[in-house]
Amino acid sequence: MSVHSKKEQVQTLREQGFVVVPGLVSPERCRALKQIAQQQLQLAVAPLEFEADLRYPGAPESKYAPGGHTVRRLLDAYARHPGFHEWACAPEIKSWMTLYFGEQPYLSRAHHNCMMTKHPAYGSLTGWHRDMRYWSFERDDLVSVWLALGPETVNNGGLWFVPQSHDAALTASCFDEAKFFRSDLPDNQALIQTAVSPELHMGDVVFFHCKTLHSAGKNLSDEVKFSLVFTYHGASNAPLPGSRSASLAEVKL
Ligand SMILES: O=C(O)CCC(=O)C(=O)O
Repeated sequence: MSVHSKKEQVQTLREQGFVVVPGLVSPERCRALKQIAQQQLQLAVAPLEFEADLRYPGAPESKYAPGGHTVRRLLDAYARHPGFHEWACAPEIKSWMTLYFGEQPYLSRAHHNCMMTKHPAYGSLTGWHRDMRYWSFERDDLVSVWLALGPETVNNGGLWFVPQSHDAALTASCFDEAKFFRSDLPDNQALIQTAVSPELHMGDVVFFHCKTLHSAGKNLSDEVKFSLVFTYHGASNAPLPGSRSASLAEVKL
């Protein structure tokens, strides 16, 4: 289903917990962003997150194991390159977020704020989770923007979402110690079975809520998958003082 106006997109996000906006970013801009990322990946420009840091399923055991230096994320994308922060603060993002939050939007530099670089070998899968599990704000109301810089499918580790899960009352017992949604529980399995994996093309954007359950598989293709991801909140929903969410200055759009 294609969702035309911003108002309809915001409405779909409110109802489903995510919305795909096809072709929001031009192929030229996407190619330029991907080229920056490829260069920075090749030069291993810090700060980086390695697969071996997280050790999700499929990741190398340690930095010294084969594939130990596989980069999962180029961190602090906002500060890495003007091309990245121009997209993060683009007028179309500002107007979208203003419509959604109904107030001045802010970019959080503490969360996402990265270029995901999912590698074919040693790129791990990410279990079911809600992003807000480690985030600390006055309210659980933040929206992330995932820009695909190339095709994203089940085969190369594209995202899966459980529609309407942002509204589901899920108790702590639904999650494990690391706050992953437990796929061994029958009630959880019933929800997971309703998940969808929208196929993305270069320039497509997914807006998703911080309470939407999502996961992603391994990259079974032979190319690195690049996705640029930023997170936003409204002015009245401040990060809690002293928390990791408050560790980096917010950016007013
Ligand atoms: O690409 C992935 O493996 C999942 C990314 C994700 O779910 C996240 O960063 O919250």
